[in-house]
Amino acid sequence: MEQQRRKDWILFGSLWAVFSTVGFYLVLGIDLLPSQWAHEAEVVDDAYILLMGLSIPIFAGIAAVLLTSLIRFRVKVDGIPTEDGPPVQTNRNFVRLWVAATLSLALMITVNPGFIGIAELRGEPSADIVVEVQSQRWSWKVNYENGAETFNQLYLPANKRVRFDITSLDLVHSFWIPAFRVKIDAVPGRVTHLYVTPDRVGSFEDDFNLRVQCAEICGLGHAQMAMPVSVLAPTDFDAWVSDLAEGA
Ligand SMILES: [Cu+2]
Repeated sequence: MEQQRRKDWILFGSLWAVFSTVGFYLVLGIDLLPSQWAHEAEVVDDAYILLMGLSIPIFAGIAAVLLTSLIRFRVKVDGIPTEDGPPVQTNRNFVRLWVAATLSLALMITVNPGFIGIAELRGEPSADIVVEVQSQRWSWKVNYENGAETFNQLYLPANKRVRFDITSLDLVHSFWIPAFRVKIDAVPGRVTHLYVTPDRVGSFEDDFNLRVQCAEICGLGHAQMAMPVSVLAPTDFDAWVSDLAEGA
């Protein structure tokens, strides 16, 4: 009995170690996430890594208990069960430990990345520049503060906090920039706001994740409803946007 119990623990422990190692390798060892082009991307990716890091050992533990039970309690006589196993008594100490551990983990992640992460992403409702975006099947129109306008192309200054005022002329679209890890719905009759601080100069040619992609299926052209994003040095952006306004 004692020896069987030790064997069970060894089996469970080995499975747990293997599953956890595979899980950590899949999340941390492989470069899963696209490059970060904005401050917000770091906040979102850190939250993802933290949540995955906390859940892998728990998920691995549950899977290991399942597999240990499948192996340990399988029936060997022609596949037909011969008798019921002994009744299982509640292990009160284990229940207390499990509830306390999972409850404190849940509270921890509610605070961080929950409240702290959201505060870091949204922050103060202040912005260095405001950019208006109008969506329509299946294109994007962009208006800058000085009256300049672009169609299916978005230009932004680096290291400035941008507020997007987003709306839609027809139905619900979704304004998503994978390289920045930000997304919000574009809703007809309503203006939604999104804040982002791009933190390096680059364009769609450097990374195809630097684009605005519609992320709410909206018909035939939905997949092509994308516009390249160019992040310019602030002085280049100012020159570009004033040239464009004069030309208009
Ligand atoms: Cu769409």
